[in-house]
Amino acid sequence: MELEHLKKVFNQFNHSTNFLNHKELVSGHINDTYLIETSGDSKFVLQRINHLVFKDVPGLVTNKVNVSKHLLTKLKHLPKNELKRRVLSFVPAKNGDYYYNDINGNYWNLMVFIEDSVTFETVKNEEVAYEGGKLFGRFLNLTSDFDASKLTEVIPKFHDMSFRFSQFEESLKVATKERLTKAKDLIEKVHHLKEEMHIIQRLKESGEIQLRVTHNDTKISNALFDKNNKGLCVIDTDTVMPGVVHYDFGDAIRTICNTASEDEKNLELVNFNLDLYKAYTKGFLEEVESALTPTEIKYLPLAAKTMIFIMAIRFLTDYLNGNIYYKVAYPEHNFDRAKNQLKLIESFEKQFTETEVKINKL
Ligand code: GN1
Ligand code: MG
Repeated sequence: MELEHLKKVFNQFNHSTNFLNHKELVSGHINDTYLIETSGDSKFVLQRINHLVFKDVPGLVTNKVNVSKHLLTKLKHLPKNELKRRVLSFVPAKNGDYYYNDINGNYWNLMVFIEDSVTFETVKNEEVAYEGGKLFGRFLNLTSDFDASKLTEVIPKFHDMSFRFSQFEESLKVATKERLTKAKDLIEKVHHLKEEMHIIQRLKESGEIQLRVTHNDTKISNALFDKNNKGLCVIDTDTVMPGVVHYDFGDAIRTICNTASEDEKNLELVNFNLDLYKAYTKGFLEEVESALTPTEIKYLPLAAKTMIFIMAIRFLTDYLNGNIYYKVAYPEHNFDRAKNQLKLIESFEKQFTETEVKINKL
């Protein structure tokens, strides 16, 4: 991104500092994110929201600003300094909106950077898993009295398994022969798991599992920790929407319990760590169990498998489509990600038998 343009965009927001320099933060697959250093005390995070993926950027921004306001009210007993580190704080543009639409049609939003915080791409110890569980559990608990119907569905059917399967079936029709051949084993695995992977979807459709406010992208790198590994703040609230608790539980488990990153090509390094699962679940339930029904709790282990699977099918679909959705560093990147997630499911299956998954036995 051109420096002058970035500076111009930054200056469209309502802050009283000067742009000094910027650094691209490269962890996401969809948006472009920059850390902005300024002449003042605060650093900022400037983000270009990908409007090809997020079709209703104003709706998205309203969602996340309102969720932050809600969290601020719920946590108002905390000292001000502390509060600033626990809740994302969005900066309005000079025109009063919380986003700025530039001359190229790109949408931007600005947040205050939370100092002295760390993120993890993979988790190596139970303490971080436990604290991550507490953080995401607390997020769900604090938003459990937020009316989910007031949120815009920023990506319709985002974690809808039937929808992801229909996209997958479509991709099989347009994929090149070469890609179909390369992905043959993965395609078979996906078909094999189809029925089981619709269980949570069906419970949602029948109303047995309720809709609530969910984050929908609870990979562990979306959790900020302090220097002592205590959870600080849930970030990347772009996909906050009505959903089921299983999405958030499962996506966190997908990333915490994988002994390698989702991009790791060496599958020997990709295993499901059951101790981290237990630690995460403990922290998560300590914070949110009181807000959950027995049915919601019963299906948490299956949620883990389901969310690993939904990412596998999405990566595989994108590979078959010729990489049109996720950012990729090389042509086989999505294939490798899909393979990685399916290996993680295999490792998960070795540790949880089918019955254990269904009766939530740890
Ligand atoms: C995408 O861009 P990022 O990293 O926040 C994706 C998530 C996936 C994730 C996989 C809007 O999130 O659903 O879990 O990649 N977000 C969208 O790493 O599709
Ligand atoms: Mg995200």
